[in-house]
Amino acid sequence: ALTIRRADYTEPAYWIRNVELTFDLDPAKTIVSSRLVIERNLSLPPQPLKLHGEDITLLRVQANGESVSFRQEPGLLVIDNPPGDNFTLDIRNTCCPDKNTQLSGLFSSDSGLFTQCEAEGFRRITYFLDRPDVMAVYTVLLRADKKRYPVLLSNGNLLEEGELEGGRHYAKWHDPFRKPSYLFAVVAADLVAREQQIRTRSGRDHLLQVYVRRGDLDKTEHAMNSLIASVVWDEARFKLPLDLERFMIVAVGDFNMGAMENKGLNIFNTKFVLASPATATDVDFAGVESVVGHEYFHNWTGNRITCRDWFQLSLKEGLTVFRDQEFSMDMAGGPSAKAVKRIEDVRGLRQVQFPEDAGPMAHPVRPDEYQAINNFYTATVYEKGAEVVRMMQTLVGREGFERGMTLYFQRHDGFAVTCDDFAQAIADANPGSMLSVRLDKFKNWYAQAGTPQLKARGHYNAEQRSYTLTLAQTSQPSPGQAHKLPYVIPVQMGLLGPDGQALPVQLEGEYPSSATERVLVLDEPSLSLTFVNIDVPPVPSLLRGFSAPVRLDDGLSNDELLILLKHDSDPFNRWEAGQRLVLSAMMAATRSDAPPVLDAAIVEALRSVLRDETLDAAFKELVLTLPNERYVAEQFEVSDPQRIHVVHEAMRDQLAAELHADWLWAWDNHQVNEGYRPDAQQSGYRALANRALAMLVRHAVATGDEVWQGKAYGRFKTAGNMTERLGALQALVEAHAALAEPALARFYEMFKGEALVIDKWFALQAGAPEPIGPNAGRVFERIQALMKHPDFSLKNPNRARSLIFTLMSANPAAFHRADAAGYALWESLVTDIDAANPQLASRLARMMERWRRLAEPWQSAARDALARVAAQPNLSDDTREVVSRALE
Ligand code: DPP
Ligand code: ZN
Repeated sequence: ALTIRRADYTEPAYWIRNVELTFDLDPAKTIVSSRLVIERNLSLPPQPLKLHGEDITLLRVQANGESVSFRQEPGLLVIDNPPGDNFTLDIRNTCCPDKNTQLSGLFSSDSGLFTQCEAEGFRRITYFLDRPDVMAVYTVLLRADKKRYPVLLSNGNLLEEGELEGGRHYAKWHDPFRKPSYLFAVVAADLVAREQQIRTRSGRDHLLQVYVRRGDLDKTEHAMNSLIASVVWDEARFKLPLDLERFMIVAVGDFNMGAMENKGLNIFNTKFVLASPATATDVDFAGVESVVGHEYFHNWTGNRITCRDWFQLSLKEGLTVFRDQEFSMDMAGGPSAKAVKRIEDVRGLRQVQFPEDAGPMAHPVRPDEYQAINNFYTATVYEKGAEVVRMMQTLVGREGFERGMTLYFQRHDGFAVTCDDFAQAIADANPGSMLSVRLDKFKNWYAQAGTPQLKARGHYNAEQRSYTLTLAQTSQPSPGQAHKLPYVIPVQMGLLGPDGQALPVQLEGEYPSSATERVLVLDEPSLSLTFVNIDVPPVPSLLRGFSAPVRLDDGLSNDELLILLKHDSDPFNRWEAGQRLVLSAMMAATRSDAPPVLDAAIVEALRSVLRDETLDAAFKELVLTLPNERYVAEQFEVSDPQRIHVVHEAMRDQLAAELHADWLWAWDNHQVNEGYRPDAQQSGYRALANRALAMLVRHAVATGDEVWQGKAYGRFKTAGNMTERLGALQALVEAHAALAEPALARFYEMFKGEALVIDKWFALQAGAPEPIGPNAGRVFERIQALMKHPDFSLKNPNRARSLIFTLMSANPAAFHRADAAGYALWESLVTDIDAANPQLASRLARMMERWRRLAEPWQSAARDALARVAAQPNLSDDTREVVSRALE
């Protein structure tokens, strides 16, 4: 496959200013007629016009209404001699939605026809300059069978609609905003809408609509509320108003991504629209809010200002993830709820992005090259990109960042720009800030792959009453980048005394102040700073709130971590201290043959967090959750997934046994006895109660006690919402309780018509821990059996993800089998899925990219499976790029 390089960017040889599209929609054969108003780019020498096209059939081409000579190359329609610098081009072609199993372009799903154009799907609809720097105004005429497709939607405003002969009807849409082709969308389907009129601050009226299948209308209230909240928030926080008369969200059950921000017509995976208390968990509700926010925020960061080329993807994605994270934090409420959201985001970053950044797919936030752009919709571009934006905010302050955003829109609204343009605007709005003074160095965050290490060592001088802190940064080589330049690293920090009191953070030469927290900025390989007026040897609390995406080595002892866990005023670092204590115990136990145990001091510290009346339930649940097995594995150069599983299970058993009375207390005291609300407080209660129930059932199974198994089953049967019902079911399944089987059967019967709930049913079974001992392997066998279940299908991405991806990404002990059956399954599934849906297949292919970090026998078996896939001649570019990089 061809490698595309960022350094090779040139402007397009032609601009397309205006697009008129007519669709004669039919699932078997849709006819697309397109009239393009084209202008030659006069800053480049004259050259042929080359339009992209993929899996479509050309019927006719005319220029200025007359025939014109053209030729077709693979993936291109070439017109060597266009008639002048300004002309119109008329093209007619067909495409076949029913055969479009890739779900890119125009495809069929059971409720109708839908499009997905990012990144390069528009060329699968018609011939075009399918690149984000070509922006045009679109008018779209849709014609389709009225009975089958009563709803006809495209971007912008509805101009007219009406009846046609033969039971067909039409709708004409016009989008006044110039946009790149990747934001184009069409829907023709049998749907109904929840509608809401809103008036925004400026006094303008807008129509908000959420379109779903007929039976799903009762699951749209939360999405609508989230959309309204997003509109209000963006206007309040960034002064960015809704610029459209009509804003539509459409849900579709077959979708590769979470959702897509098409101008005025967002298309969503049903998973991120549909939510009712009976069918969705608190986590699902939060997911809907965050994705609705994310796509809505793209309207400014992505659509009004878009990317010049796909290397700049983080320009819109990193920034928009940052915005949706801030939105969710503000929606969560007080400082403690905000901290919980921050911990969850950082946990995700470290579980997914850090390994990516240390593996064969490592790439900078702004990549330098790719083969398949779809492979670069990554945790690095999204989540690390969001951290880069967050660091900018930390360096210039919240108000400074808002000023920077304002300048960014003043300069670039309506254009396709680069990450440099964004960073420059934030810096220019804040002259004299560390961002502005060190901008070039700061931008190494965009240019270099890999997670930097931050080493910190302190020295206390009792005589001088001073404390010297030395910070040093180092970076490992990554593919294509042998040597790294230093970064600008904001280190939010404080100092604690041995009793947990906050100490002053006054540096030598500064006036005394009462501040107990500040941001240090490391912009050189190393830096030493001396704090004065320190009366006791302090414990440093560094990188509060995870102020930079680095790996911290602060050399703290367990006793010091226990002080942070008990007393740190920063909830993030409090949680972090607990995780580090447990993680190092898990790692030590993994290395040893002795029975795994957590020290009494750690168990006691966890107990006091659990019992602490001043802490929020959601926070306690996070502290009491052990790092997952995949995260533990990542901490080793070479890991043994089966041993890690034994350690993880043993330590969970230990916490279930030794904190038994505390789990009973937690269960009794965290019942929600009021109407369901998916807010931070109630979901925190439910999360902790579910955790407690899981521990109580685990202990009950270990001790042969029937009571708690029965209680869990009772809860499962009578629960008033999905969070509690699924929590009880999960407690039974994860403990391998006898009642798990009847509960699973009953759950299936209750929800067999609800696709998203049946996804949960598959995922729960795929994620169950393998039993330790003679029954090991049962979970994997069950997953194999579930693949033959009549409801299982590889064609629906959500369903495939629920069973297969859960096994391969979230259940290492079931997947990494000594007999390599997990890898054989991976090999056959990657092959099968790749033939139909390369985007989905290459995501699955990535499940093996960390094979070098496996001990034997897994490592050799994994490499062999990868090599067999790589040897297949017909792989897609997407999957080939992943497996060949993995083997490099
Ligand atoms: N739909 C994806 C997202 O919103 C890609 N733009 O991130
Ligand atoms: Zn996005």
